Amino acid sequence: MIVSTEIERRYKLSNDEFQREYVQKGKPVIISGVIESWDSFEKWSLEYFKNIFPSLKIYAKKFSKTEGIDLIRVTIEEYAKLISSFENNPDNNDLPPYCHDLPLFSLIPALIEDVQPFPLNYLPKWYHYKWWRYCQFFIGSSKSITPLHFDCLLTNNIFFQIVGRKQFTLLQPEDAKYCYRQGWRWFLIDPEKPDFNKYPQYKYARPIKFIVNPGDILYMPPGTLHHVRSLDTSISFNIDWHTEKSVLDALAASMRGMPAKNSYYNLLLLLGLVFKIPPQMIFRFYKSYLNYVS
Ligand SMILES: O=C(O)CCC(=O)C(=O)O
Ligand SMILES: [Fe+2]
Repeated sequence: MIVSTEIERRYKLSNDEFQREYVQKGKPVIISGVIESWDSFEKWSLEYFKNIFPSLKIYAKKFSKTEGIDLIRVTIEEYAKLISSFENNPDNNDLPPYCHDLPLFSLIPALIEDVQPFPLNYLPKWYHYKWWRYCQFFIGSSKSITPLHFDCLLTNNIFFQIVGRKQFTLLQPEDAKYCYRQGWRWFLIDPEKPDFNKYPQYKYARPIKFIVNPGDILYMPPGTLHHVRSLDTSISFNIDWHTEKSVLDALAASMRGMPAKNSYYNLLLLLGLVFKIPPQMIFRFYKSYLNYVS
């Protein structure tokens, strides 16, 4: 397969073309012009979330090369304070923890109003019922980093950038073999500063680098490796979703080292997408996944 080193950008991409040219071909794309009218662009900030629900308990992550992921529990008020004291003090080198994989629409349902009209047509019908329950938020300061990984259920990912900019580096699943995998979904390569002495195979990889701006939607196909750096204080959310094909492919990956827990959640999604069990029944069992993703 020829791999492009640039991401395609499409304005107001139709659903048919999205499915045909990107989902079916496993090609990433940035879509603009679809969500620009959302109220979230005017309204959302950490201050705003804090004013709605100051005592809300959230968790944030510290990613460390040596000690894995540390979870820190804070209220949204405490978190807003941490972020503003970091951003307002250029000498502060103490990067705050990163609020990562937070199901904020379920915690503050009033926020769902701010992302209307939601482009539901990009998703399979099965997800249309209470789609926000499958969304995860990423809220953090400038310089926050998500290290190189792929999404652990091998889902498709539609990522919405609301506040601030993010620098993404993507690698196609075929390039995973050059990136020094650690466990199921993390990789040792830092694509911003690759150590070719330690990781010589990385020279064969073909990273795609680009900036995602407020109002952009980024589509990442299943198994896409991604590394993300926030360039500003940032608020984003995603929705991870399967098609009938991707859930079958993901279940086949159970044989290639996917943890049993992940295969369990994929089995639930198979029951929904392929065997048409209604989301009302499946979600009860799927819910715990949203608190578990690392
Ligand atoms: O925005 C980030 O820092 C990470 C996003 C991500 O990993 C995802 O959407 O799966
Ligand atoms: Fe991810």
